[in-house]
Amino acid sequence: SYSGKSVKRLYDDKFVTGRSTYVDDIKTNALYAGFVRSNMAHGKIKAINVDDAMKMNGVVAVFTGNELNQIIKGGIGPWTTYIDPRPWKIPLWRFAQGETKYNGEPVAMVIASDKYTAEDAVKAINVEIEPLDAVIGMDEAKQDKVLVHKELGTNFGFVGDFNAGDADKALSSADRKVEVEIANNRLIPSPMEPRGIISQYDGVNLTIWYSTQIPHFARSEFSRIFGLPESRIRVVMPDVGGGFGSKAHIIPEELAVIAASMRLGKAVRWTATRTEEMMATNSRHNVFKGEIGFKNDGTLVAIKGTLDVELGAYLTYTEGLQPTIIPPMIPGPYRVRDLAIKSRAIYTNTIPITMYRGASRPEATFIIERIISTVADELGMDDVEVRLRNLVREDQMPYTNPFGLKYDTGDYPTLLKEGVRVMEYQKMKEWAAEERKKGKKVGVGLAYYLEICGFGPYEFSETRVTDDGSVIVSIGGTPHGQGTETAIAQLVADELQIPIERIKITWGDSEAVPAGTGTYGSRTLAIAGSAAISSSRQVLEKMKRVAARSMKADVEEIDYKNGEFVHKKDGRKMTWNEVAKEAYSGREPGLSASVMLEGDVTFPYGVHMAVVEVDDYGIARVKEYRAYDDIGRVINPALAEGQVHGGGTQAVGQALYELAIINENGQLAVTYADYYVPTAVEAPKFKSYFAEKYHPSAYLTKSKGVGEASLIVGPAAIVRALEDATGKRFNKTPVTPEDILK
Ligand code: MCN
Ligand code: MO
Repeated sequence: SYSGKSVKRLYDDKFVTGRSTYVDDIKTNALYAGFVRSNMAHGKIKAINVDDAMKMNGVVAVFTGNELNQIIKGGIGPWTTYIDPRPWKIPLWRFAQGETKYNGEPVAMVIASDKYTAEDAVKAINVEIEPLDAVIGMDEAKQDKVLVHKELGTNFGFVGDFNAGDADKALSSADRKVEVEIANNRLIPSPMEPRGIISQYDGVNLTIWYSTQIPHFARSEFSRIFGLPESRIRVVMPDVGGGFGSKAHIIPEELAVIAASMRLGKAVRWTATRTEEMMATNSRHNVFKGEIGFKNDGTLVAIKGTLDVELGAYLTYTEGLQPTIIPPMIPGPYRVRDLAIKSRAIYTNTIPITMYRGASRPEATFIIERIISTVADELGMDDVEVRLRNLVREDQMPYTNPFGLKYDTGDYPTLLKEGVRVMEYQKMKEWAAEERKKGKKVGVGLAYYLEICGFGPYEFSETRVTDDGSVIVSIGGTPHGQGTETAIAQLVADELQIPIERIKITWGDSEAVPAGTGTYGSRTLAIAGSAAISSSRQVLEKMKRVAARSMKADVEEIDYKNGEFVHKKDGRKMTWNEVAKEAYSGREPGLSASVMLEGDVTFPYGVHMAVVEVDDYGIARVKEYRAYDDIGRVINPALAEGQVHGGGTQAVGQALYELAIINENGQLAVTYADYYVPTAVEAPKFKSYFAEKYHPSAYLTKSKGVGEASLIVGPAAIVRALEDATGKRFNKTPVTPEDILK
């Protein structure tokens, strides 16, 4: 069998030999778009002087918001699969018209013969913007004195109360109370491939090549926004060079490209420059302020506080998740049941914020792990001991958390004990203490996580056996770097009992795959993998029927094993290939089966550990990173480990280096000289282990997700290690050299 083995990724040859095709690699005769951007956080657009640009050779058109919005009929909206828009205050977000709400917002669009001309034309356009009062910081925005959107009457896009039990009572009867303030600062996801789109309109049909994680959802949104039926829109996702959650939203630049192609009846393309990419996708700015109560024995009894989540100037498709998913995940794997969390989402005159790997679970995990470590520090308890005191016990599983989330399977305390042993936590702690005696600033820290993934509501799969007996599986999931397609091929090969080389997995074309939800929330292996098992099972049943008819037998009389259909009584046989051929003989209708698999969330968990070293300049390095996870059945250990390594490197960035700086004019620092992304040089030495005795999900794959684990728990583990190294307390990310030396 293939499952459980580190099968090499099936489609990597093209990537390592430079033959992959990203949007920007597609050869077309498309025109090129360029964007004139606002240099003001808030302002009235007085005039856009396009005359000089229009005189330039190769410039085809210049559009303003006024013209584009006649085609862009609907606005960008929340992701209604997961976000209930009713409690939200949502401004209409289209192309800037009349006012600009953030520095860097596109205010006019140039269409030219090539990108160089487009860029020159952008520079030749002079926009007059009259400044209006702007509000950059969340604290100022909360005062509601200066409003980002006057028509909303407030900067609060969402306010909700997440109450469970009686937090006040639990606080007043607690042995100890401590105030906490825990923050994650603004990040930039930074996929290798920036955003890109080509839109072609022939007067009837719209075809869009799009660097996205959500081709089918994009199709339905484009249908709503442009007022075209979905049957006339095709969205194709070519190879995508990473997304990390940030390509599950749509931005006005992309709508403008589509609008221009519809207006001109021509193909129009745009690939974001790195600067534009950095401005298109900011993420994860939030602050939790509150009070915790605990007993002298280390039992956490109450959490009360306010969570403020920044939105930026508009509500992106995905940022609405944060204020509603963080609070119910704050209890995490711990038994605390009395919580009162006020959750607020706040508009500011800054680049709109969207989700980033882990979306809500890193925030919740950082908050609860900082809280648990605070309890440990206040009581002088050990990190492992305090967690063991609070973790949900195995006899409580399945456990319904105070906000109604049902933790499916797991044994949290046992995993912690095993993880500590396997990762050699105590030994490393002692080693670090010895090193510190010699004057070195070395530290070891751990953090625990429980996360929610495997999101439904559904996923599509079709298995088709062609007349030569090879197999095409079309999935609604949209792998874009994870390698999930290889693990799914492993599952299908096992189900069909045929060599994996005969199977091709395909995805990402709204016309080749009838329906789909996409890849995000570490859902794809569990839900698309299970859908693929199910559609393959159905195709096998059809093949049995074809074999039975051909042998003039009852289907019950046919056994299938390892590529052979055998008559149980008389031993007659048909091979896999013979049955496939028969299915296309004209006597049979061909061979395919599709399923729409409903799915539900599942909860993986684990403990991660970091070893850090700080130099005399306060510069910290993560030397080692170890992980021990229960992700259900592991289908491809190498792929799963790869996720731990990649996410772990991003965790190093979030914990120590990455900070998206916005100045008082709302201007983002937009180069990697200002925003420090870790490279291979800053990557720690990894050791990734999976629980020997796993706890399965309810999915056919028995798997849970791992695609976000390290970025969910890594920052908390690294910050804890920094505390060990320095003896200081840190309650935010990133912890910069300035913080360390202070
Ligand atoms: N896997 C496994 N056994 C399990 C669980 C997972 O073998 N029990 C393997 C899968 O086969 C797959 C990988 O681990 O190769 C991740 O699977 P899964 O947890 O199902 O996550 P998804 O496939 O849904 O990927 C999404 C996840 C998310 S949400 C973000 S964000 C992220 C991530 O993947 N973005 C990525 N990893 C990324 N990796 C790359 N290279 N690029 C991105 O944009
Ligand atoms: Mo994601």
